[in-house]
Amino acid sequence: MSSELKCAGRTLDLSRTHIMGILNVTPDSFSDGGHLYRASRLSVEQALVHAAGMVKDGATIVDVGGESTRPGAAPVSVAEELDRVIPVVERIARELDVVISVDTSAPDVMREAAAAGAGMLNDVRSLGREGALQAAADTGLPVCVMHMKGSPATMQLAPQYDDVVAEVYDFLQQQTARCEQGGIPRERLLLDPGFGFGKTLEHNLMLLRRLDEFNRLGLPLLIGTSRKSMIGQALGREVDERLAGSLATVALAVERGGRIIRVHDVAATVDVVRMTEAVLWG
Ligand code: 9MG
Repeated sequence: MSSELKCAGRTLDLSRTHIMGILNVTPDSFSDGGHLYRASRLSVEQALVHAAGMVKDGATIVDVGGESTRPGAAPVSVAEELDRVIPVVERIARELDVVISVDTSAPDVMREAAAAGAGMLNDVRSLGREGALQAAADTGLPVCVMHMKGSPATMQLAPQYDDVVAEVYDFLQQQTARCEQGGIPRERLLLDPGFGFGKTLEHNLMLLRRLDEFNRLGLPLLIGTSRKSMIGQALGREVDERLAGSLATVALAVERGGRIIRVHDVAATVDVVRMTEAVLWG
């Protein structure tokens, strides 16, 4: 596996774990726990302040997303997504020393985000939309491809697998081949089993328990469990009570090979990651 990821003008050293701070620029997202959003749209200034705080806390990547992927979230037009995301990307690129990832499935957003200063693309639909593979390849940026069963609208309707690890593994292997054939070399790929995307609690726990098996794919793993319903279901906690549970999954993910950890709570996660690395690697 390449130990470096070239993200536009910045390089991430993947011999250590990186924290990706979540920056949702959606009015309907649960993911900020209600602290960031009040009105219909987050201002660029507020987004910058939030991103700056995460960078100060130790995030080396911020993931800017303009479309909520939680079940039942309202669909967003490409124009609206561009309107939410691009000014924020431009502003962060001007003001902060951080890799900007853009969480999008829309080819136009991928292209414009790259032009605005993004250093990475994160597509929960694994470049499945028409034109997305070509757009991602054309940007020259690293791309995270993620497993999801179904779509955000349907994914939690009784998802079933014979062997969730095998199915997710095969999917990610196929997507890797598809991306390489489509012009994205391996050195630019990250893989994500997609915790919470078309999985029951048992599926999510199994994926985390056996996460190390995905290292055989030979690509860096990106992991996102922060505040997700798998924590709520396992512990009986509301979304704003899931920090301790989230941190437990982070320690386990790092131990099993996660290299980029996507989280809301950057400062606490940095401590858990550094402590886990100290135990594992000295
Ligand atoms: C956008 N988004 C929400 N959850 C995610 C996860 O687990 N992984 C990735 N790559 N993106 C996510």
